Amino acid sequence: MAASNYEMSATDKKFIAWHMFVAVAALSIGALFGPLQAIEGVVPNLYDFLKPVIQSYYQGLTLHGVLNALIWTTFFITGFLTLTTIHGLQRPLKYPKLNYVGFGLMVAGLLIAAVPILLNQASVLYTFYPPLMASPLFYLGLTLVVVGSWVEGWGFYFTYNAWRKENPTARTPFVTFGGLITMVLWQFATIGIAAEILTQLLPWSLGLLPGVDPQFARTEFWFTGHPLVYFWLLPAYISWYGFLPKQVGGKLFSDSLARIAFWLFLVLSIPLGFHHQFVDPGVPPLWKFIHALLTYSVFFPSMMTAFTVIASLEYGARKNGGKGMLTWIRALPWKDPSVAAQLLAGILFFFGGIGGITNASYNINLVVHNTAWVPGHFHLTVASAVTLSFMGISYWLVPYLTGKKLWKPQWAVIQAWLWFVGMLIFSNGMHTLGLLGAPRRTPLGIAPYIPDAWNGRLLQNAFGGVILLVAAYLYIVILAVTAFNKNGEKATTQIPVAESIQDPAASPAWLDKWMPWLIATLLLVVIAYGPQLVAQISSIQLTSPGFPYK
Ligand code: HAS
Ligand code: CU
Repeated sequence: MAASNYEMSATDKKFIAWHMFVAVAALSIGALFGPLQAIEGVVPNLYDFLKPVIQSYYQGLTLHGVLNALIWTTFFITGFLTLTTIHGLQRPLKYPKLNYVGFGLMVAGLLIAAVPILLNQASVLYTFYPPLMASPLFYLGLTLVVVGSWVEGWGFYFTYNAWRKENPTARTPFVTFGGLITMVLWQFATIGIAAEILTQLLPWSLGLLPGVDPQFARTEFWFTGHPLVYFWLLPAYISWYGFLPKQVGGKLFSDSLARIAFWLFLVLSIPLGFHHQFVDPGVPPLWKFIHALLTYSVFFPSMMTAFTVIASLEYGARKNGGKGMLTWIRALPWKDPSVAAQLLAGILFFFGGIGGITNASYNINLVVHNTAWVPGHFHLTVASAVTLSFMGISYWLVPYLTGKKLWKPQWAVIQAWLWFVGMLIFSNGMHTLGLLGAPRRTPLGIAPYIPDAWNGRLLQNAFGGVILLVAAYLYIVILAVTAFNKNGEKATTQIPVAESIQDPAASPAWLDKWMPWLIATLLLVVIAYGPQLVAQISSIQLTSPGFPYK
């Protein structure tokens, strides 16, 4: 379906733009703390200079993780999914007020959680593992952000149902289809942290429970924490499959393959959480083994994506005169910042994906777990595949929403390359440090035990981190000037919806049916988690007191 002609109302555009505004505002603060972590390794006692504004390394790291990994992503994604719903279905939201309420709850939650974080009363990092204890406001705020995003999701479902009633046999347009699966995945996955916060952390921090069970809390956390990474990734995939082929002058190689990949993500994303708990004594080895196997299976939809997206890119490049086995890559429109950013994001993701499989291998995980390797891995995934793709998407989305031409597109191309190069340097440093045994989440700048072998790598991290900060701020400045410059040139940006080489109507009808996939998802979760949930709940011991971080 060529949906490109539909013009969204000014109110809808503004609503999406508000999501972007909060997302980028969060990034602008969160990104400041990235290089601080990186520089901390070579400038001892760096955090002493930041007092009284920032009390400690852990407060800085919490700000960095919460604002970047949780807030920048969730706000960008809910805004982007609003667009894929409205534009794909070519109709406004069915109950816009419901979505406004959802967004309002998210903003309220962010503000409520921000207070204790800024006051150093929630320096518990973005995973908020107990027995580290935060102020109740932190848990309450995070809960509201999640609930708000659910409410926005319900708004998408109502809109989809209204469309479905009028179009009973049509295939759901791909971008909407992908967006809905992303939201369903998120709502299913977040049951874990909702249960963790509401039954343990919040009452415990309010003094209503004497203690918590850290083992069970971690299990609940990773029930959400793993699929969370696909909630981040799938919007980038929607863009790679649904928009990028059009941007490079080509078509989506296979609509059916793309849809199968999305269903596989829904079914396979949740029952893998124990690959984050390989070292947890309370999880029996059999369940670690089952989750490791399932982790290998979720590798496949990403490999399918690599194949389908690169085939779509090659199709476009050859149409533009690209030749040769690999030299067609040069015929891609690298001068378009949106394209360049997403291609570079994809290239970094190859390395991130390889690292993921390494992590998932039990015996190797014992070497890399809790070392700097792990942040090395997730900076190639959430901070590259996802964040650099979102930056690329913004380069057409912000002109579309504001009606203004992108300010200095050639700078935006440089921005994407800076991010790419900065990340190569930084993530290489982190991975290597991890292999040399450097722990993650540790202020190495003040550690007395640094071997000489780490020093060069710490310097490398600091160097990469500074390049990343420059790239992040270049992105923010380009967007801000584009959006707020009163004299900006008018733009007539269209949303670049890609057609499929294969007629979507020819893709099998079972790929557009929800029930079998929802049942499969539920069943697999029950099989992979059920027995352990029963075992851990029946032996629960709410005995661990809290350790408020000061
Ligand atoms: Fe991971 C830890 C395993 C993917 C994020 N991961 C983390 C943490 C985060 C994270 C945040 O098994 C740390 C959590 C914490 O704080 O403790 N991860 C995997 C595996 C995959 C994987 C198997 N991770 C991700 C993604 C993330 C993410 C995606 C965020 C968005 N991860 C783990 C494990 C741990 C872990 C263990 C625990 C470690 C520990 O011990 O603590 C796979 O899904 C990866 C599959 C990916 C691929 C790559 C396909 C390549 C593509 C690129 C196409 C190229 C294009 C460009 C389009 C197979 C699709 C072409 C360009 C041209 C020019 C032609
Ligand atoms: Cu995971």
